[in-house]
Formats: sequence, C-alpha cells, structure tokens
Amino acid sequence: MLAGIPRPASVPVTRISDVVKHTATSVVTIERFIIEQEKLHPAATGELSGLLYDLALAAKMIANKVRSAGLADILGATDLENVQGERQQKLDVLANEIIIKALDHGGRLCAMASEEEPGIIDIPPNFPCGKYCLLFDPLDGSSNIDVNVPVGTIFSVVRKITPGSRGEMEDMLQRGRQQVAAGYVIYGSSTMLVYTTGQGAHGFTLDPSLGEFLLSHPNIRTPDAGRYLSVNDSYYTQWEPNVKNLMSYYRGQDGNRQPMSTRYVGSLVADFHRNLLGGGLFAYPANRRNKRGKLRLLYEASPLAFIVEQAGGAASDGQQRILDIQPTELHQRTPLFIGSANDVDAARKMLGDAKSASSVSAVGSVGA
Ligand code: AHM
Ligand code: MG
Repeated sequence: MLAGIPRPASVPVTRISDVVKHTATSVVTIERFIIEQEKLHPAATGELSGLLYDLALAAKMIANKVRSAGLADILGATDLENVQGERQQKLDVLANEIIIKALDHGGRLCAMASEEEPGIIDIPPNFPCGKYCLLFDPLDGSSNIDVNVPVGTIFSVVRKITPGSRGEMEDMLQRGRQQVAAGYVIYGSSTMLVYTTGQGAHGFTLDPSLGEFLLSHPNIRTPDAGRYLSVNDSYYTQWEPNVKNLMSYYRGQDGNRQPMSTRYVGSLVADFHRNLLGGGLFAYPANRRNKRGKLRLLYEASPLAFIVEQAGGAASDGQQRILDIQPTELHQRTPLFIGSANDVDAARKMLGDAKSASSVSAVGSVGA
C-alpha cells in the first residue's frame, strides 16, 4: 500500500476499482470509500482510516467557518505573526486549532507540524500516541479570504521512523516519497476533499445538506499536456534568464508550442485543483529575492506532488522530483513546477539541464 515501498513485480496489484464497485450514479460516502480502500490491505490496523475520517471531520468544521466568516465578523488580520514572519488571518488560527483538536486525541498520531507553528506540535501527555505524523497547512492562501477567493487545507501523513512513542524532527523530515497519505481540501464554490493513499487520487464533494463528503471524482487523471499556465508574472524581473526562457516557451512566444492560457488565482490549492482537472502547470520558480521560492516543501509541495503523480502528472523543483528531495528543515521552501507531466518535463529539461544544449533542444530552441 505504502508509497516508497517497492512491490515485487510478481505480486498482483489490487486496485481500488477491484474492491469498490460503483457506477457514475452510485452514492459513496468518504467513510465507505475509506473502509473499502482499507480492505485492499489485510494487515491494516485501521489507524490510517481513522486518521482520514478525522481529517474529513476537520475539513467540514473549517468549511463551516470559511462559509460563515463574513457573517461571524471574524475576517481580517490579527496582530499575530506566524513563524514565516507573515500576518496571520483569524481563520488561519481557527483552522489550525480545529485540525489539532480533531486529531490530537485519537491515538493515531505521534506528532504534528503546521505552517502556523514554529516547531513540532506534541500530542498532549494525557492522550495516547500512534504511529503516524501529520504535517499540514491549515488554511493556504488565507490572504485571499477577505475577497472571497477559494482557500484550502493541505495535509501530508508519514509513518513514524524513530523509536519511542513521541514524534521527533527526524520523523517529520522524510522525503515526500515516504508519504502514506496526502490530500487537500478546497473551500470554493463547493467544498472538495481530494486524497491519495497511493492507490490513485480520489475527490469527494461535500453535500452541505447531508454534511457528508460524497465520491464525485474517482481515479482522477490529469492530462499529459495542459491548457493552463499558473504563474505570478510580477516576479519577471527577478527571474533568472532560464526561467524567463521557460515561461516564453509555455506561452508559445518562441514558436515551439501552442501558447498556454494564463490563469493565476494566487491561492495554491485553487490553482492546483483547476490544473489537476483541466491540465496545466502551476509554477512558483525561485527568483533573485527568494532563492528557494516561496512554497513549503513538507506541507504544500510534497502532498500535492504525491497527488499529482497518482493522477499521472509530475512535480519538480526544476532540478529534481519533489518527492525525492531530502528535507533538512520543517519550514523549508522549494521552487515548484507541478501539473501535467509533459509541461513539468519541459521545466526539468530547461532548468535542470540548463547547461546541456542537447536537453534544451529536446524541448525546442529557446527564445532570448
Ligand atoms: P500562504 O501559505 O502564506 O497562504 O502562502 C501561500 C500562497 C499560495 O497559496 C499561493 O500559490 C502563493 O502564496 C501566492 O504567492 P504570490 O502572492 O507571491 O504569488
Ligand atoms: Mg500556505
């Protein structure tokens, strides 16, 4: 089941579609889907399933807060700053608390880490510890809340690797390919939860009248080449020449491809989700001011990379596969090129092998 654990070629792979039999009109709750997915793994203890239920519950609670934010007069920034030196929105604080409170007592986790907290979040001593670690961004894109633009929650689950019951930093700093589950929730025109445990990427839409996530997007597949390019052009003057050339390529300005359409919400989950379904590339390159880009490896790039790969796409920092990067810090940033496989491959060729003329010409000659 687990990503990163190679399966011998001779062992037949059981797929979720072998176990979950449903038609396009079947009503499948996330709970039933998780239970049926667990049946793929006879040795499963149910801990991961329990963790996923708890995350779905937290998502519903956050969706409720996001939906009623204006009514409850809780919009606007607090005076607090988070560990990245950014102003927190009140909903960031709420979402952070909701996830911690929904997950800290279930006996499934040994520790958590959040974009909003500087260090490891310990499980309170009165609660049992489990074998997983949860890393999350409780409310990504929160600067968009005041203008009613979709925001999201992103999460990553890894297995504890150190001895002892409490989670350590070493447990948190694992390569993305070691993730056992990852997902995101988009609070948009509807609330959707998309997750993977390494058996495909599956999407569930919240039915607000039932309060249930229903399977709406089984086995998501992203197109190999995309329609949309999502990048913040305001950094153009800060980009290195090879990044400028890459963006010219995507726009068809060098004559080597049809131009992609530009779409940039500025809310990672919203941009990623649109491109996952419609095909395309989200790019947040390094620039001269931010040498490692802006986005965080462990709870933004890695979980989305796990999902996009499960959907047939790819994710790179321009040099290497996101899931292969060895983290060294909890809040580490990374450049990110994520989406349709062919479009990510172009970034890898034009940035990773920028010194190699043959690689560049494999994508096409680049404009100045
Ligand atoms: P946040 O985690 O502080 O909300 O920042 C992450 C957000 C992403 O959602 C989005 O893709 C990016 O920042 C936008 O950054 P920029 O305004 O530099 O384009
Ligand atoms: Mg974020």
